[in-house]
Amino acid sequence: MSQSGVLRPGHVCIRVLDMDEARTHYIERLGLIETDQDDQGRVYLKGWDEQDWFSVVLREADEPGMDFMGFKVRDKDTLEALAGKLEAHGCNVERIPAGELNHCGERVRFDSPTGHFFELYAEKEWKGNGLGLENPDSWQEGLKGMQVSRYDHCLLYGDDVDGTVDLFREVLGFGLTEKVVDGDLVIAAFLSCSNKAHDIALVRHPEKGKFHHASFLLNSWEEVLRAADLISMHDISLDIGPTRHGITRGRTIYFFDPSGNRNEVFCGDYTWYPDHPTITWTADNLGKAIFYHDRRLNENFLGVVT
Ligand code: M3P
Ligand code: FE
Repeated sequence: MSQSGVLRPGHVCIRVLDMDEARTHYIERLGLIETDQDDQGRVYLKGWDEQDWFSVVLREADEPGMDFMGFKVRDKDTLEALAGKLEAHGCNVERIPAGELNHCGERVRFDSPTGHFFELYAEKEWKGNGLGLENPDSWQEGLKGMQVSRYDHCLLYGDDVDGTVDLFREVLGFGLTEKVVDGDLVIAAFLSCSNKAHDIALVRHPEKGKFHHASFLLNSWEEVLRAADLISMHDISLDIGPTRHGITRGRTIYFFDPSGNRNEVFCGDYTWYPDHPTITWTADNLGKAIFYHDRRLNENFLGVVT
């Protein structure tokens, strides 16, 4: 948890073109569990090992992409304090009443220099991971597809990366774990509010508000390979992998949902603490930084965003 009280990425709202196809993809293939649908037709999902009611919201729309990414904070006092700090920083801050998303308390929504919308919230109903809280078993039977355990992070593309990095570091207390630089220019930044190597990442890109991927956690390299098998078994559009990133050391595979939004499933980065210095990757090592084995850049991976 960041010193300012941000706990974790708590939800992401993803736009999809066709809800039936999206349901098949996110539920049958990734293995997320459907926990609700609201009167606007939005579908609520969670990874099996998440405690709160939902972490992914799917909204049917004419264009793919991300509506917003939400972070859970420690409590209501923290929410109020951070709302004040966001306003003082110059963000446009909007209050969204409790219940606008089912099972979720009041949200504080704000914009960012890269053109993305983020929100903070302190309360969401508890759902549990199906194992109970007394003498629990270790895993759930009957999970589907890739059996992702949780929604983990997003990578977002936008123009003013420096501005959004400042916002996350100065206002929200995130640490800068890794960065990619071309001379003095920061072209990518990885930020953490926890012990993870990243809870959000940003890449410099001429257009504002773009979505590169939402990522979901697996337990092992074996599970990443099994995900690769399922991608072939069901003719899911593959992007890259299985491979390893130099940045964050994650072992990973990328693919697309039926609407063209990129997903990642991955395992294993390292434990990060707020007193760790930032790791720097230089542009001449970009191939290795992104794909540690191939050591080559990939146009599709770098260029395709929703
Ligand atoms: C990840 C990750 C890029 C690196 C991406 C890394 C686009 O997605 O989860 O570590 O440079
Ligand atoms: Fe990622």
